[in-house]
Amino acid sequence: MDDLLRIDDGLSEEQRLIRDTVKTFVADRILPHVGDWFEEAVFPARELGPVLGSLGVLGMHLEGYGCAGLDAVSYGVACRELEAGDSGLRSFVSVQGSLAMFPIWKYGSAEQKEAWLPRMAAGEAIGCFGLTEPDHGSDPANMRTHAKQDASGDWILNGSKMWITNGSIADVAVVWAQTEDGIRGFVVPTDTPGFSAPEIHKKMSLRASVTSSLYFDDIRLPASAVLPGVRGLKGPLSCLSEARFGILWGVVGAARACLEAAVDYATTRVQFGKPIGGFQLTQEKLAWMYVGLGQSQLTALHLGRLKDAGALTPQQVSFGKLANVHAALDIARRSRSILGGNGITLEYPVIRHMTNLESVLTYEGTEEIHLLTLGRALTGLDAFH
Ligand code: TGC
Ligand code: FAD
Repeated sequence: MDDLLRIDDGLSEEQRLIRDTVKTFVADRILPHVGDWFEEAVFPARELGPVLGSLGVLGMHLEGYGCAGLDAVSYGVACRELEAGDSGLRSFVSVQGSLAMFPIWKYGSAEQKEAWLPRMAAGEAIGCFGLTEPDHGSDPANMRTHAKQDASGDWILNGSKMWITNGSIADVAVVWAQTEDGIRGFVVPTDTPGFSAPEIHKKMSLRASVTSSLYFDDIRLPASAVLPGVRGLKGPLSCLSEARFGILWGVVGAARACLEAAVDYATTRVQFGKPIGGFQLTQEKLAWMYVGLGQSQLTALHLGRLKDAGALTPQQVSFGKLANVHAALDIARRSRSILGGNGITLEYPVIRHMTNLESVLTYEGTEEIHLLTLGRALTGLDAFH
């Protein structure tokens, strides 16, 4: 589809190369299978992990330890192309790089970094991020999971987490827990006795992605398991800023895939003797989809440049996550209507993207949480509590 606004012309040669490489990977390795994975509710993480590692997209915006050390726009472009395949694929990459590797890279000890980051960058070890609990989703400050040091200095971890992407396939979990010193992060190998991670079934969204509960039953961890570099809620929230940045780029890819499917269908499907794309009502839908896509893409690029300049704020990330997920869902729903009955089958990508985006709307801060963040930024008044 023509890039009417010529937004990608603003990318560097290296960023365009990353775009084309990831796009080709998605076309060759993901799109032929992802409808079946979605239907069967599987994500072949062990097979794809090393391939994604060799593509350089795992922790690609981190420096050292086998990570690619690329700029934020490059990371965003990669997320966009991955999510044009499926939000579950981008989720895997977001969780690995921004939620599991990032806290170890930013707040971990030298031993934690050496032990985990090179294997995670290569896709040989899989990570997950445990913040949400059954009773504390939008309000993680009140989490119940807790860790206490005993006389030997070991940490004893108890509690549970819910809705954890990659949970039951992970080798390592970054778990956030209350301690006497406030919220701390723990690096928990998933083979530690007392750790269990049953998969959550019957999802109707993000089916090509593993989602699990985590249970910690008197897990004994060495004193060195805690992330030494951060205390308090800003630890997990700073990781969310990284991952939300990937999402605000990623959903542009899902939206683009939906618009492309709609244009293709509208120009070939004939009713009343002419292509349905020749009816004004269809063109109105397509034009609004195009406007939403272009605005989202501009927002993503602008925020990427701010991030590369070291000037991106959490409020700006909330703006992007809110605006771009909202636009992507609107585009997916309009596309689904243009495809008529075919819009509800997995023979086309649209219903898969549309239902995936319902999860994307909720995770990493619901739409309401980001609305309230912007409301607080505008008024100075806190409407969360
Ligand atoms: P609040 O008082 O606002 O902040 C507490 C402390 O944190 C600091 N802070 C940040 N620091 C770094 N980065 C950010 N983005 C930050 N946002 C806030 C803040 O400055 C403060 O620091 P300090 O030093 O003063 O203590 O906290 P609050 O309790 O009022 O909560 C604010 C709220 C509601 C916005 C926050 O709790 C929130 O974002 N809730 C939503 C929870 C959420 O997004 N969960 C996501 C779980 S992970 C996930 O969904 C993964 S999906 C993965 C996938 O498959 O892709
Ligand atoms: P709740 O917080 O109970 O919210 C329910 C509704 O109430 C929402 O509409 C919400 O916006 C609204 N609401 C809540 N508070 C307010 C308020 N103050 N004002 C107005 N409205 C409000 N979490 C992780 O930690 N790690 C992961 O890897 C992870 N992966 C996920 C994967 C999937 C597929 C899904 C669906 C979720 C995942 N999550 C993960 C959890 C996700 O972050 C939470 O679902 C999300 O933060 C919302 O929490 P909740 O589901 O408990 O909803």
